[in-house]
Amino acid sequence: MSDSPLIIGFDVRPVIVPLHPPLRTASGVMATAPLVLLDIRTNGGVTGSSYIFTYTPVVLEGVAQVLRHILPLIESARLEPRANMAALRRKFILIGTPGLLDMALAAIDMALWDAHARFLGSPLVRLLGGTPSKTLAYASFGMEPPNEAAPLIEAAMRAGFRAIKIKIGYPTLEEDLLAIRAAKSLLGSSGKLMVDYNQSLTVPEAIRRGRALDEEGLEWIEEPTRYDDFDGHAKISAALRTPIQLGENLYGPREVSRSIRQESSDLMMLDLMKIGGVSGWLDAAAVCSASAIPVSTHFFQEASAHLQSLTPTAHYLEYFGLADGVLADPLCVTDGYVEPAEHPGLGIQWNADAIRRFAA
Ligand code: SMN
Ligand code: MG
Repeated sequence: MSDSPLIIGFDVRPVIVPLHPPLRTASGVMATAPLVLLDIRTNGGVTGSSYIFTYTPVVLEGVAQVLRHILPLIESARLEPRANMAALRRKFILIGTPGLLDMALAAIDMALWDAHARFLGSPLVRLLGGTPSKTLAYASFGMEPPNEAAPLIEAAMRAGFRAIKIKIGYPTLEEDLLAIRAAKSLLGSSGKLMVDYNQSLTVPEAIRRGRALDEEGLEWIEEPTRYDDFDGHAKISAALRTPIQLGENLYGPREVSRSIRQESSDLMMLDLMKIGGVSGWLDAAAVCSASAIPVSTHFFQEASAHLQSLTPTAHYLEYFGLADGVLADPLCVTDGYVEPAEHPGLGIQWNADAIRRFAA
């Protein structure tokens, strides 16, 4: 007889959190962070919490509605995250899940694991047999004009960051190089700089610009072309010396495995939502480990800090406080590193007043 509690209810709350400054990328500007907050209640005295990011308010209510229709499928089930998710995913084999459905399923996966860890009184990393450890973090910025980037980068360095990511993909290579060199001048010789094209270049243009960027000593060049152009990224990776980074838009471990088989990139960046939550991350991290691919995170820093402590090829953690506006105790950085929170669960504690204020 299992002593796991039963799933007895849930709350789905869409919010729109302001972003200061708005996040400019070469493929669009994000002025706000549309999030769906999920709480799954159990009869074991614990509630599991998670959030997902819908990128645009246009699909926020739609994703919330998808969640509200899926969750009753696990109501009254025993809280057993892997089994709950396997049963749920079997219901969507015919439709296929990449996209909004996978995003909703990941929210459920993360909330179930949070409830499971809370019920057993354990931080997620310890529940999974690991030890909380430090992950090197980088502060993630947008396409800030050099005069606006400087104070942001200087503040990040005062906060202890020794690695910074900026977004590029300006109309000309010269403008890209200006932004890179301005950031490098602030970082100094010991700082690390990553750049992110957010899928904005054609393959030939990415190779042309990348050959110039190869002289800049960058930590990586991220998503130079369309995220799902595995062959195109493989051509770019083969042509350049600077490591190519991608993965934030790969749905599930299978797409990660395909990308690695096609040698699309030197590095892999797992997005907890798109990869399939905690369950998806564990499977994808094992695939990356088997191929000795360094793994970095994308958003969802609270739970990602736990999972990087378990990931054999852990590389960096992206620090971008997407949900800080609705969290009671945002993840903190110490001397450029982050560690998972020690309280039970994934590290999600809501700020109830803020949630009311930002309710969509
Ligand atoms: C990114 C993508 C979408 C919105 C904001 C930021 C970026 C990242 O690709 O790597 O964080
Ligand atoms: Mg990116």
